[in-house]
Amino acid sequence: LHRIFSGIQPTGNLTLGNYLGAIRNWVTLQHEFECIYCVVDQHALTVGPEPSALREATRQVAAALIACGIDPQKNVLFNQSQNPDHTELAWYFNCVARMGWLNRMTQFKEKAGKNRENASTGLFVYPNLMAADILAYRATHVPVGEDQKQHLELARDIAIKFNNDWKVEDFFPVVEPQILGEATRVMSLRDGTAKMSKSDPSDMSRINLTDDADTIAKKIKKAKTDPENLPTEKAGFEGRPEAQNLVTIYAALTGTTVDQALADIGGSQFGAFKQKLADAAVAHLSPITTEMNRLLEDRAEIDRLLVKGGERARALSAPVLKDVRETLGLVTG
Ligand code: AQP
Repeated sequence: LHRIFSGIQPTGNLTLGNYLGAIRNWVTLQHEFECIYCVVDQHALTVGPEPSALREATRQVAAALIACGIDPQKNVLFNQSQNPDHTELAWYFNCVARMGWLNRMTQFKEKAGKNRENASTGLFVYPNLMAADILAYRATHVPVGEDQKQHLELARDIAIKFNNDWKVEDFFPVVEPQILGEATRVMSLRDGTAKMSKSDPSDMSRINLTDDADTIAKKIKKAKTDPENLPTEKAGFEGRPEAQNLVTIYAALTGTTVDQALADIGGSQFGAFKQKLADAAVAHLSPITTEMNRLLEDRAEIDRLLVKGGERARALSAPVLKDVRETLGLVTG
């Protein structure tokens, strides 16, 4: 049986990358599987947000998820801190994961930057908490963008080592990443070699789910390109990451493949193509933005939904944590 878990950090406005790489797939999966979707506010603490900004971003992300079509009744939707089982299990995983494993994590290297001595230890052990988020529910499948693949491999290693070290075969499932869709790695609008990211200092580098139609059109118009026309086939993207990124976004938004999109728009000038891309982005995102703004008029209702979701989440993880404590030899009375 599939049980799906996935999370998203309230570190700012959600981007088109979060949407195409993750959220859109969450919406599809909810019709077939039991899904647990989490706004991972404790992960966001690794980069030290202002309390008021964190609170606001948590509500915004919850509203965005619902506006994108995640049903909070059908799925378990909550913010991470409402279920302390995640952080408890993360501590046990701190004692399972090896320094060497975490030292290899590219996201830590990127986010810590040059001054690694000054990065929080939370940022370093972030992948252990992520493994705990998933395994507290014995989730089997995790829909994510390409950038999270390495963290999921670490979650698999933790599950395998835990099962081996305590001789509890199949105690934790070996999780499967689900990297789905055409746009599994959406790149920055300013640099086709950098990931589109909600914490990029330049707002022009991304499309936010809160951007209005004019802003979306302006950002796409100003997106970096090169002097050539669009290629007519995929091979023509060689050395042209910006062209590849924009066409990939276009294909994902119009529900087609990159090959099919190129059959349609290949050879066009960027100016004409950008207009089409902006129209597609606005058509897709503006109903989401409108619904999100409507939901945000009643923040108390969002909080109520998250609290309810937290209760349901705790009910699912409690038996797992009980088993874990017994397995580890902790006296629980
Ligand atoms: N550019 C992207 N393309 C495809 N998928 C992406 N995701 C993020 N960026 C892209 C996917 O969105 C989900 C939630 O991501 P996250 O909030 O856990 O953090 P992240 O991966 O670190 O994303 P950001 O937007 O870059 O956030 P910050 O700037 O805070 O680090 C994940 O499934 C991710 O793969």
